[in-house]
Amino acid sequence: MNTARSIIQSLHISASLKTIAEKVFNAERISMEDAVELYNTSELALLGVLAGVTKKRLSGDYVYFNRNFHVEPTNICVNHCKFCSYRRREGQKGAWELSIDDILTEIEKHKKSGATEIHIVGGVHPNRDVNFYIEMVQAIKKTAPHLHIKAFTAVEIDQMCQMGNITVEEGLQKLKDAGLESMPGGGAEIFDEKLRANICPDKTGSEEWLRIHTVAHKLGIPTNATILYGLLENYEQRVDHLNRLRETQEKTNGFNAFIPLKFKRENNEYSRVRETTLIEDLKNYAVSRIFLDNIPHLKAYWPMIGKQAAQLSLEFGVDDLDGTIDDSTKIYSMAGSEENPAASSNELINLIKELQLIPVERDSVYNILKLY
Ligand code: V47
Ligand code: SF4
Repeated sequence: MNTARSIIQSLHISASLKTIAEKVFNAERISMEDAVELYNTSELALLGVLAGVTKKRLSGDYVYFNRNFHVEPTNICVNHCKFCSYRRREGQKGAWELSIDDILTEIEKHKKSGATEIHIVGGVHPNRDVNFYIEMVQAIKKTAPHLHIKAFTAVEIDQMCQMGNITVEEGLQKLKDAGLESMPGGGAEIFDEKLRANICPDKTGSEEWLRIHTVAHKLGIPTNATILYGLLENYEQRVDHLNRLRETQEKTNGFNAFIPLKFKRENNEYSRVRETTLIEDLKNYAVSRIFLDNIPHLKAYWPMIGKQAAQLSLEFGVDDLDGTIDDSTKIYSMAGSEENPAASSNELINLIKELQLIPVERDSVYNILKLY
């Protein structure tokens, strides 16, 4: 670390970048202005080194993965997010809705895969309230008690509780009693109210998204957080998003991982927007890692960015690779990512080992199951 530090001090970079670098080496928190400055620099190697310092402090040489599969109960949705390639109206071609029995059949298919987690996210169905989802969670737990149930974005929770005429507090407690163990980080999109109103006008608002996660954390339900980036936002808006997460985490300490989601443009209303470059993606991982010093893990979702970019992201602060077994999510394939993405755990292990890092198979709450 001392060598890296002295190399950075000898670089021809601005004094303010050197000051930010010193803060990172000293494990001091960087400010919002610092984060904007890091986004604005083209010194990608510097960002990699600094993100590596924070990553190493939080998880050493470990890179985590877990064995999970996704179930998407429906793509019928009452909302109209303009970036969504997946949503359909009831009765429209391409719409699906799985019954609880269909979901149990789906689980049966994955029985021999070694999966320890089921990840459930879907559209906000107009006729399914919280009671339907409580029944779903109970049925899954009964059929597959060994699976950790990570389910429902804050947006789904918000709207299913409204439909069931109960508060989020009551709904989450009932879901937890039924077997819900953690929540994914979707639906965060971008917190900036003006931009959010433009890209996903009828979605749960930013403050409510954060409140629902706060309630979950208080009830002992850990969650993840995401950002949808590369869709019309500027760096200040990205940093505002990161800052609201950092402030919430200071109060609750319930976020396990942060997952930047790169905007994919096929088959949605923003097909004219150019997707971010790999350089921008790496920069975004790095600044997120450095800024969010209180969220323990930074996850790359490889079905969205590809395996090679995911491997490279490990040099920019990422310590968790998601998506192992026959990844069954359609959210990204319908927006232009690789279809039917799959990776064997051996493939992920080799990607990690090539960088002299240590692959760690984890459970859903980051307990170590096996070191490779
Ligand atoms: O909330 C939808 C995003 C999210 C597009 O918590 C898009 O472990 C890019 O949250 N381009 C759902 N993104 C997926 C999600 C997730 C994924 C993997 C792991 C975890 C976790 C959570 O997908 C949505 C939205 O932000 N999304 N459409 C699109 N065109
Ligand atoms: Fe519905 Fe989610 Fe698509 Fe928005 S992103 S329209 S909430 S399925």
